[in-house]
Amino acid sequence: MRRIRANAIAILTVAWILGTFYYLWQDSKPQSAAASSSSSASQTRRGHGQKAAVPGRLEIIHRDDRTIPLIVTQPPHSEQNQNQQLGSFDEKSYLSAKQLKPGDDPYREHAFNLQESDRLGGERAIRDTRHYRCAALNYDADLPSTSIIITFHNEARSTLLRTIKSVLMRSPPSLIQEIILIDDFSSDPEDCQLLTQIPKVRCLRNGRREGLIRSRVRGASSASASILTFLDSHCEVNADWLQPMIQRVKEDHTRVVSPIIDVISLDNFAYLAASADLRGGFDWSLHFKWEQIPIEQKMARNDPTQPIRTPVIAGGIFVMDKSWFNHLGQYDTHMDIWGGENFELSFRVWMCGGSLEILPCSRVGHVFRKRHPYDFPEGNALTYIKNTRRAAEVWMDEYKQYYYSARPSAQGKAFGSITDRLTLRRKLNCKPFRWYMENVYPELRVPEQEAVSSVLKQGGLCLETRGTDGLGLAECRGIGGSRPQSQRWELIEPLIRQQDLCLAISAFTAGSKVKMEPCNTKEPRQKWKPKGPALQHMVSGLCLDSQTPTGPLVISQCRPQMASQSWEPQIIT
Ligand code: LR7
Ligand code: MN
Repeated sequence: MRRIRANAIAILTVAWILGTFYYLWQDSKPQSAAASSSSSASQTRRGHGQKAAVPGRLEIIHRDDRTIPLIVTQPPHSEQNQNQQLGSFDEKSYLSAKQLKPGDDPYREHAFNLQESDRLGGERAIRDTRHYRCAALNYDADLPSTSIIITFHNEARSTLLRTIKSVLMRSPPSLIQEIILIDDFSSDPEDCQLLTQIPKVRCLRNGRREGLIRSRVRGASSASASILTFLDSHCEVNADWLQPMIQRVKEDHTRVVSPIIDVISLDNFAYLAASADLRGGFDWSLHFKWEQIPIEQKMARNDPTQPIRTPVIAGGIFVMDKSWFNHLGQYDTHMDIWGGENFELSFRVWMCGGSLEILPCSRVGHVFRKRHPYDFPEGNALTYIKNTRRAAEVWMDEYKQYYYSARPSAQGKAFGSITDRLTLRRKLNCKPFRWYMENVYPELRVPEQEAVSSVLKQGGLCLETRGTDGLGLAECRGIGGSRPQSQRWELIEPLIRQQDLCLAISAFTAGSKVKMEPCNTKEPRQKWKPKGPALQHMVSGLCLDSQTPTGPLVISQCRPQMASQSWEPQIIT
């Protein structure tokens, strides 16, 4: 008995010593090797990781004279596995064929620090930036596979290769049907061609510069998987990035989903976590911006892994069902080079029956730049105006006036024919932009309009105020500037205004009297809109009615053809 116990202790001691040696050996391996052999968060979770990767564990990685803090938790596949994944591709010669010459400006060609990017090589470990609760989520075992579509024009070889390798390293292989590269007429065809030695990678080269919109449509048309995944050519995908997105699209094919886009520094290529409280927004000049989730939504979020509804997507990184992409009309292929297509797609998805969301458990890094490193054959400003003008003209209805006031230079600039896109919008029976404003992006304020005064005429009479809050019809007095204040109205939707007072109903039922009260845009009793020649109260649906010229003003069932409900605004000059 005692001998058995002694043997057991000896075996345990040997195992412990071996284990310690193994652990130390692991830690002292060079960075890239350590990264590729350390287990992913998901493997650890499933209990067959080699060395428990502590989420959030900080490792200081020394490279040359600089120290870069990185948190190492991935990639998930073994080094051998990765070599298999690269097939006959010779990474070293691919990268070394294009080296920065001593003395060259490392920012010149790509608007990021090429020297730093090249130094990192084809892969590296990055921090798992997700909320820790994401690692515990489960996804269907039978998720459909996806075609990855990456369009590029003169991308640096190291950033392009890292995009591809990060996809192969950090995605379950069964989910990657293929990686389609669209070489948008880059100077060196080999940048793309050589990469086809990597299994699953295909290359389509444009015979002339097309821009990212037509290139993506070309890529999507040749995709064989049922789900499309778009990426920019300078990304690094993070742990378990793909499963959350495919899961959401599998559950509802009308969802178009994006990851949180982390920041890869254009100077030192550090991988930085982006805030998880942001969504996509824009201003009236159609300038994209990240903005805080509205406070009510933020308060209601008790689960940080839940999707975030977003009015627009940044545009470069998203997953969409292929049939849905085709059904909704792919992209507007009359848009050139860069810009505007993300608004067009976002408006179209929301207004034609789909939705857009950002999934916090999916993270993809992107190198954000301050300038375009490539030329625009028609010029940068003109191209952006053409593309955004097309988006505004097709989708923004009467709200396009705010786009033109914010971007006066857009007026009169050529934007081509939009007949096909208008037909598409009609065919798809899409909702009006007003619906989008009210339901998807109510936070976007309509600019204060310059007040235009009018008289409101009914027959030969004019609507006027009497006393403190009374109203009635009276003979129209004065002309132009000499009109009395009591007959001057400002129609600023949804208000019907006279100085600081606004037309309001006293109750929501037919026959209720109408009076004047201090203006408040949020007050439902003061909201009106034109309905033919009539003025309809937006909430009750009833119309402003004079009944008889002498009687009090009320609201009654709308019959816009009736004389007592007809109000003709005449602008006072
Ligand atoms: O002529 C061109 N042909 C191309 O193939 C011009 C560009 N491209 C490629 C280019 O190589 C890159 O892969 O198109 C992609 C996007 O171009 P970038 O990276 O120069 O532009 P960007 O990162 O500023 O682009 C953002 O806005 C664009 C508007 O048209 C697109 O929607 C991009 O996909 C989008 N990128 C992202 O959303 C990533 C997150 C950035 C943000 C915000
Ligand atoms: Mn980009």
